[in-house]
Amino acid sequence: MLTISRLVKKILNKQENLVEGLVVRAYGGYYYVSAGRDEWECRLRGRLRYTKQQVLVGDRVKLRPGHGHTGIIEKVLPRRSLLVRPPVANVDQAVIVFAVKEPDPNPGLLQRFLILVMINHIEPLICFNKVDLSEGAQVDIVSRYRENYRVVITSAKTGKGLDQLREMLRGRTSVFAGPSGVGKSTILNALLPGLKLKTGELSAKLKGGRDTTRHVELISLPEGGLIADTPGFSSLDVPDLNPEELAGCFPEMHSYHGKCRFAGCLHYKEPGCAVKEAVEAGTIDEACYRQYYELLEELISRRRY
Ligand SMILES: Nc1nc2c(ncn2[C@@H]2O[C@H](COP(=O)(O)OP(=O)(O)OP(=O)(O)O)[C@@H](O)[C@H]2O)c(=O)[nH]1
Ligand SMILES: [Mg+2]
Ligand SMILES: [Zn+2]
Repeated sequence: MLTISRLVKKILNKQENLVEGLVVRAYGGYYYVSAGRDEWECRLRGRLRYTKQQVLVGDRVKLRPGHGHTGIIEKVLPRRSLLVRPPVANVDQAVIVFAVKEPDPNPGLLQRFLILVMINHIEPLICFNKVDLSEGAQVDIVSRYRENYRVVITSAKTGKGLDQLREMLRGRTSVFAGPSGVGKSTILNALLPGLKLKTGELSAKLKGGRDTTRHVELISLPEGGLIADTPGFSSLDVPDLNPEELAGCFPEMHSYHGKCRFAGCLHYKEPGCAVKEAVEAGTIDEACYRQYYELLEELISRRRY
């Protein structure tokens, strides 16, 4: 049955001359769709413009060719994942880039982003960049995440860690995300000689200059896979989840699951909490627990309204 309906679809597509492709950039109401060696400049079919689920970079679409290499997007194919901030469809992994210095890392923002990524079933990879700026110094923040996440340490300037990063990107669709000025575009330029993404001077940014990267863009890797450069962001709402789900987003706490006195313990103010005992004993990092606690309070107060 399935194969017959597929066959019918294929025949219909052919009759309609629709082209299947990948949205690699979008701005000003135009969508740039890559199909084979061609790139099509497309508009959306009217009814798609009014649907809630917009067409995003990373979407696979069907377009109707017009003059030259222009077209109309008729249909968006089902997504396998969706990252809302930055908005990219069909992502396998999010490379969360922070600088060890200039600008200093913001652990609260990193934590929120980790949660956002994990609840969307996208695999996180933390990239600490600009290690050339802290040569020799022990970087606390790095060791804190190393135990529980995949971490790569890079310098786009000296090339350190770039081979390892390249290996981790092979064959997958990855999004580079993180605050402005941490070096996302510089890393991509270093990974792909010939690519010339605009990068910015940090001093201008700290003085309130504009983000250098203004749009999401998907780029093909020669060794297979896609990477998206995205504009930096400096804040992120607490992701939308129930207080009960929050502990599941902290791998540091996983081994204490079910060990508290009360079933459904939020590790908040309950007595006999195994997580709080572990924090006191120093087996769970205190900074990590503090972040959990603050996020939990936000989620609880949000539920009250
Ligand atoms: N010392 C040092 N500087 C770096 C490194 N990587 C990037 N930079 C510098 O940091 C500044 C910002 O880099 P960008 O690549 O534009 O940062 P971005 O994350 O793409 O920023 P947005 O596009 O605004 O989000 C530039 O001046 C880069 O030269 C690094 O590894 N070490
Ligand atoms: Mg950039
Ligand atoms: Zn507990």
